[in-house]
Amino acid sequence: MTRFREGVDDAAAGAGRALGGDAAGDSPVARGGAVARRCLPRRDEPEFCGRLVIAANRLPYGIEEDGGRATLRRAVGGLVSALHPLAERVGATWVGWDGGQTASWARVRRGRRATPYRLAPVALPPRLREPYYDGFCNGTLWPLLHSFLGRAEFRQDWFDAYLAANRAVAARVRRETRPGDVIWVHDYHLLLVPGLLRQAGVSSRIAFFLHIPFPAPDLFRHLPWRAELLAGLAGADAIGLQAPEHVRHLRDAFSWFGPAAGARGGRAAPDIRAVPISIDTRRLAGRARSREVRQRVEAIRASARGRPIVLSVERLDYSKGILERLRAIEHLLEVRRDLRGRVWFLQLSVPTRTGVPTYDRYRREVDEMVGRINGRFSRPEWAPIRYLFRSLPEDELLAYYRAADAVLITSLKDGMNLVAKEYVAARAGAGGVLLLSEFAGAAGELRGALLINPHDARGTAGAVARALDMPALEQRQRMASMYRHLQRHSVHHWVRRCLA
Ligand code: GDG
Repeated sequence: MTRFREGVDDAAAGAGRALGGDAAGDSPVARGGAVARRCLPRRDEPEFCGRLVIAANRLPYGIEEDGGRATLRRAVGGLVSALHPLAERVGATWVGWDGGQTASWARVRRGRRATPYRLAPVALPPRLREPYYDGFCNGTLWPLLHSFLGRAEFRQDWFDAYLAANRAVAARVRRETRPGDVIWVHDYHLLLVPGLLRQAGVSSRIAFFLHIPFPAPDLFRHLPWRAELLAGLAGADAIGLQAPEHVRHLRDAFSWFGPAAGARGGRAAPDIRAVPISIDTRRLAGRARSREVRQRVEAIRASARGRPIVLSVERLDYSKGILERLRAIEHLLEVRRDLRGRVWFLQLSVPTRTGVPTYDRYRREVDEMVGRINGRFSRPEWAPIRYLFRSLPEDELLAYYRAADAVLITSLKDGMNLVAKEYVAARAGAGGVLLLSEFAGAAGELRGALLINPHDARGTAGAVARALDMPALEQRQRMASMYRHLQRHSVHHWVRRCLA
């Protein structure tokens, strides 16, 4: 039998809780619902404390196969960062697509591997994967909801696959749900699930959270299936969005194209609220001060040889405005010759949606532009941009935050942007400057940031220069006020408000 070892990010996986189940079919991975519920909210951070079924596009773990050994590895991304601790604490059930790794999940089940909470993988027929995920999710909804209308494609076969995938997830959620459970559905991949659950007679409380923006109804109206999606969302009791602007847009969309009151079967309209997602501020701040992280910070600073570091971190996605950022860096180096050889732009890009043509093309454009700027300005001992295209362990990422004199976030549109919040938490009131796109949800909360418009290369370059020259006292004051905000508005606060 294959042996499974823990992934590096998986050290917290509980020992001794048996896994078993049918990854491809009916029975859950943690057989018998046997994961003990350990609902012990900290006294100062009262939190949700009930039985919870989470539905998200993907499971919070993926499987890495390496010559007969399989490693369960926790996924990287905002959604998992926010929900994993809660799922662990309350012993939730997490329903999600198995990412096509159906056979691997079946082997994990046979290997009776332990995970800290129950995982319920949903297998989708291979013919649905591309039109569902690459197609409707990432070729239609992602661009449309981020207001990139020109990038959105509208295809009936994609929507049909999306409906089929949502049906499969809803069916699994229904089987996993017991009376009294709260169901929490996440993000744009599963907009139809609340409505499908109601059609199937599920009466549990359903909360929905959209992690990405909701566009103005003028844009949303282009979607041929706008009424179907709103009818799906209308099955939820509560809908959380990242920012007040998205709330206004969704309310308008409901009043323009939403289902009539009679179609809700006597249920009240969903309560739509802005509930900005956040981070585990205290845990991250503590971890960032640990000995391991401090040692790594020294190594990063040594390799920068005293030069200020301007850091950017993101999935390699066009919505993050990476090309716009590179244009601003180029402009800065053109007009501020004194900065040549004196500043280091460090770009950490996590691979995402690889194999999707739009993303592969974007990656090539980024590669070319980094190469061109480095070719143009490098000196024997210095290159302006250091570019890492891979995912790093959390401690390493925290060390980069600690070492960075500024973080530069250039999203063209972003639901929230957790990197901005993580940087503030990792600095914990020490200096540093947050340069933040005004189009990220985080800009509505983090008032100590220098706001930029990423379409304005000259303005962005000017803001970077200002950050590099900012007096230490002003840096500390700005960071301290944002840190205080995040202490009060942590991920625990978000969970409580979403599930209230
Ligand atoms: C979506 C919305 C919204 C990144 N690189 C590494 C790594 N990360 C982690 C960060 C952060 C997360 O990934 C990225 O979250 P963001 O919020 O910045 O962006 P999206 O992935 O686009 O997330 C976004 C979010 O959902 C939550 O609602 O804020 O607007 O688009 O947590 O730390 N983590 C590790 N290594 C890396 O190399 N360990």
